[in-house]
Amino acid sequence: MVSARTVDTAAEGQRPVPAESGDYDDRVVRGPERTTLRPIEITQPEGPSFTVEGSLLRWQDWSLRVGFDEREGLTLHQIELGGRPVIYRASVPEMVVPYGDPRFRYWQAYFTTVGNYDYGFYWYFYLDGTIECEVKMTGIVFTAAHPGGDHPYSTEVAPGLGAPVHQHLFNARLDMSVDGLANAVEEV
Ligand SMILES: [Cu+2]
Repeated sequence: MVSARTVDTAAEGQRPVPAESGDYDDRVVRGPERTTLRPIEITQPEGPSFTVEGSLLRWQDWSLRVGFDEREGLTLHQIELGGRPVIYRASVPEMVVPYGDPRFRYWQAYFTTVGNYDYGFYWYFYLDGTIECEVKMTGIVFTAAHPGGDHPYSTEVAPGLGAPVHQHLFNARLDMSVDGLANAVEEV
């Protein structure tokens, strides 16, 4: 459904500066550190199940080459399952973070530590041939003054302090080579 009209604009006027910093890293805010967790140790007494020769990684029926691009970050090449080609090259080269609050505009096409976040890109290769990519992130939200009460663009995280509604969208670039080069892309 396309309506092609502007629904809202950003003019909201001034908001008061929050009275508190809202710094949850502050010991006073955070409270004492937990002391009840015990160490965990994971061992592989017979060694790992994978092998690495140069950039060539092998695990069970999978083989792939691991690369790195200064703009895209981790790149995976010549991914094969049981000797059959699956993907010639795979990466997650772009990310966009649209903020619901019209006062925020933030766009990035980088990798790893971007702005106020650390991103972890996890590629999973399953025994049944499934490939999965998961992105994990940790970081600190951008904040701005919050008018109090319900607000369409942000959530109040401390008195007068709001974290804007936003998304992290990632774009994966997959050069497929399933059983050869006769592959086509269809948008469904
Ligand atoms: Cu975020």
